Amino acid sequence: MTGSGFLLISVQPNALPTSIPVDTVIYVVDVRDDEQLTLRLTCDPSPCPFALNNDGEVRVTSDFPKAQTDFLWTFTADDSFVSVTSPTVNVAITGINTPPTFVYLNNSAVVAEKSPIGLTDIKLLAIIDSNELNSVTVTFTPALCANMFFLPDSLTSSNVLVLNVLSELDYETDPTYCTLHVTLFDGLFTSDPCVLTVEIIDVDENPVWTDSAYVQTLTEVTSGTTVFTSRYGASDPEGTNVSYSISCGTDSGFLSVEKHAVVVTMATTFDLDAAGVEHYKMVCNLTATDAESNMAAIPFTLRIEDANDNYPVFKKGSYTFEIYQGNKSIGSEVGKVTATDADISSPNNELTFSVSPTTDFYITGDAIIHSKSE
Ligand SMILES: [Ca+2]
Ligand SMILES: [Ca+2]
Ligand SMILES: [Ca+2]
Ligand SMILES: [Ca+2]
Repeated sequence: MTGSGFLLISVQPNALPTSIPVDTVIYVVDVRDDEQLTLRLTCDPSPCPFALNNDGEVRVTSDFPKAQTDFLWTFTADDSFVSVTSPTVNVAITGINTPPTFVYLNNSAVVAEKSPIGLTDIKLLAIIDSNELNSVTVTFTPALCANMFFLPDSLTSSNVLVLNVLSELDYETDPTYCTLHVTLFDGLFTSDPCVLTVEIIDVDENPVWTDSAYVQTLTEVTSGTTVFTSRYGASDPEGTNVSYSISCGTDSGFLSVEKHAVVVTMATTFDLDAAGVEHYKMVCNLTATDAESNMAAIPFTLRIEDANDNYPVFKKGSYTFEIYQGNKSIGSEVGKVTATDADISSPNNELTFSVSPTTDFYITGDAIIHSKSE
């Protein structure tokens, strides 16, 4: 360097390297000499991911480091007579935005149907990235799985993605395998996709009744009479055969149900008249049992009312009254009959009387026979 022989270094404001396009000038070295100079930059360590031109400009190259690196720069200026070397420049590259990466904590999960809705304890992925993370994108296959599971679309401080159950899982109707393709976008880079599988496993469930309760009202019927039928009944989610039983507490034995159909029959006559009650309510449970002995029961209530199931009965098989000629005026009392009806309630036990032939006598409601002639 004829004349002056000094090197002047000016530093540009620093910035995140990856936010700087390739060829951006990040540094300028100012070397003054009257002669034509040749400038050279050496990096330690090498290779040098920077390019220096003869105007003293240091530019970013496409080989820019992807991780934090420290370089020592040394500039050399040569005017073909003499060369001079600059002091060492410490270059620290920090704050590099690297693509986010996943670490599989689990790449597959097993969830039982009917699992509680909400957060599970299944940790699927940990995310490694030095920068602030923006969004998680999850694609579900088949698409129906998006109604079943959920991964947070933003990250907690732990950077761990935990599987959530979004709805009540039904092994019999929902997809039984779900594939989740997960990517992460940090505002600059998108991560490589990772693939997770979630398997739904079957739980043997109780039969399910179509109706929640049955109520039936009828009058006294004889043993063997069907008192209630339903074509719906119960079914087993696993599709096994359902069998029925009925229990009515202390009234058990009055009713029976067919093994494979909701057909309830009076097994023993319940006689209100004999029991001395005008109506009676049986509160029962109808139970459906599947092939694995899982059960479900609903209430079955039978209200029995009085039927007119008793004929009136005269106290005597025949009545004889004697009338002496001239003793009786028209309408006078000839005699009284007595009858009963065993039904417990009105009008089933109400009696009306008639007499025949009607030419000579008539009978009033109080069971008294009257003469029509003297
Ligand atoms: Ca099931
Ligand atoms: Ca079952
Ligand atoms: Ca009667
Ligand atoms: Ca009766």
